[in-house]
Amino acid sequence: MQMSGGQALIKSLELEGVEVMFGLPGGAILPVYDPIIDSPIRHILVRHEQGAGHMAEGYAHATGRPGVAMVTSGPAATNVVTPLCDAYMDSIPMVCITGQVPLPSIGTDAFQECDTTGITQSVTKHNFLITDAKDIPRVVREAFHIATTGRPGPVLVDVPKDIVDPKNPRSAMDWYWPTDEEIRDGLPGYRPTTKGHPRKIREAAEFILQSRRPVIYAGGGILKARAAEALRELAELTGIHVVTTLMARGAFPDEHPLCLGMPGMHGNYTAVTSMQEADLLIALGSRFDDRVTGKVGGFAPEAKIIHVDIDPAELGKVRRPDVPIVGDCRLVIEEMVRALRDLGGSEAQPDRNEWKSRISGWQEKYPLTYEQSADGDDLKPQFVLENLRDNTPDDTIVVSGVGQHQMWTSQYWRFNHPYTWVNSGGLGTMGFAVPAAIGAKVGRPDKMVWAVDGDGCFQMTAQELVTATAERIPIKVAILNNAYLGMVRQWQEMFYDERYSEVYLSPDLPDYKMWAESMGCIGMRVESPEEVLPAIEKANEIDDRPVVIDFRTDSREKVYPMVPAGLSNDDIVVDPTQGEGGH
Ligand SMILES: Cc1ncc(C[n+]2csc(CCOP(=O)(O)OP(=O)(O)O)c2C)c(N)n1
Ligand SMILES: [Mg+2]
Repeated sequence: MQMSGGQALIKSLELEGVEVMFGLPGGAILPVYDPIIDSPIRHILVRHEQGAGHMAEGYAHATGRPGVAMVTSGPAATNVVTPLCDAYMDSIPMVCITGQVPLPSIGTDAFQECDTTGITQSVTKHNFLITDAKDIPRVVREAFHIATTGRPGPVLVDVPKDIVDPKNPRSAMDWYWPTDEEIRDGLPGYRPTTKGHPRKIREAAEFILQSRRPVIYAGGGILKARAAEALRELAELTGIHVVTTLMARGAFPDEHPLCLGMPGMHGNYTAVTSMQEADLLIALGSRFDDRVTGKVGGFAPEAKIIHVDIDPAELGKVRRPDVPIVGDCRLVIEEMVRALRDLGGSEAQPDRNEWKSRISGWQEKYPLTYEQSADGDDLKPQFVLENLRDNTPDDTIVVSGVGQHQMWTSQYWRFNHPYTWVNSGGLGTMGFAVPAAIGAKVGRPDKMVWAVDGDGCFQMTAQELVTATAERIPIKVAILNNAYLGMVRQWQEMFYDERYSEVYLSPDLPDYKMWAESMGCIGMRVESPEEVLPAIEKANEIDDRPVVIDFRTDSREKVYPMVPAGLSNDDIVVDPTQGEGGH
């Protein structure tokens, strides 16, 4: 069958099962936009290309399927660099298609030309510049294959205009859809190891059976590998407690008695301290991020390490594992459970009662806490979050921006289901929440989606609420408006002698309620504790447009616990009402 490269590109996306894509057209990508009119694929027209990228990420987070973004050349391509990097850091499967100037113009500094593959090389798992129309179906298949297998990540496909433009003879091609084998054979250097080495898995089981103070250190890889059930089986078989990193919230239910919650810089005392004092860390799809380890030299000094990751580059990158296992988390955990059973299962384990009582002692002594606001004071952000948590469905998808509000959300929400927490962990991208929430809602229209955003973050990408209104994507946004770049203010207060440099934003410039309304949303403002619940209830009932609530919160509130940057996790600072902390 003869067709143009542009038609072939859209047809390839259809055959890859793409239902929705996020993007914004322009000169170089025009010929690919034309066949969208005749395609069943839903295209969501964004207001800024960064929004398209984060929407694709939110979609992928919530569904597990690759998100797709399509933009034009030059400034549009550079506008998606941030979401590409974000997806790369958080291992999110995503395919991004960019327009490029025609082949003969490449290298001439043509209008809207930029070296997209060069610019994005370090923030993508792989990228392609297609130079022949007939390669389009194969490259699209390879892009999806690479994005979704092994350690997932973003893949970019750069498409010169002349090979997709039906007006140019170079775009004419014979349609051919390569087979799975042809795709695999065409990528000889790419063979992700999924099955863990049986001897190593048995060794891991032996380590577990000898350990008196083990902790499972579950990372985002659990979610990527669809391994939540396997993790639960491992934890329940062994009775070992589980910490869930910022990227793994929801991978193990917060309500489970073995769940310790989030470790790290703003993790809770017990999660941080149990890792510190452990004699064995079972790291599953986690990467010893500096926000988790604190000062690496002082991290979990007595712990032996079992490290399971599908990306061999992670093993030993930060901390040398005693038992390294390359493989898919789900498959490896299942094998580990089998090996543990073969070796006698829970019966064969040492008595861990002392360890368990130390853990419950920490939990009792240092729960998450905050001082309630006095009459007439500004709202406490934690109070708003508790109300939101307790008055939304259990499987609500929560999306956050980056800053104090993100840490409080991760701390105070109760995640009981996988794929209900969407945030920017690795890159820490302000402006992530609104577009990512839109993408999540497009992927899971059956679920309630709440974005919890900071006032600073909201101002970076709020215009995508225009997209949400136009496309009837009824997300809900809670702005924790503390009038500051709060997280930076917190560091200036604690580590720069309260010298507040360039962090004040103002509570009412812009007027968030009016701004929301001008974008077609319902806007509300909440200033006192009595107004919190009615506003949430009203928002929950609205299902035909986006809602934005401007919660005026206390500027002075800080996130605790905190391990100050550069210090060891032993130096954890707890809420001032809990005394000294440390241990
Ligand atoms: C794009 C980007 N720029 C700067 C930062 C640095 N940064 C991290 S948190 C933060 C403050 C965020 O302010 P806001 O959205 O109001 O959240 P809050 O901390 O007040 O809850 C800043 C500036 C960042 N993470 N991302
Ligand atoms: Mg703020």
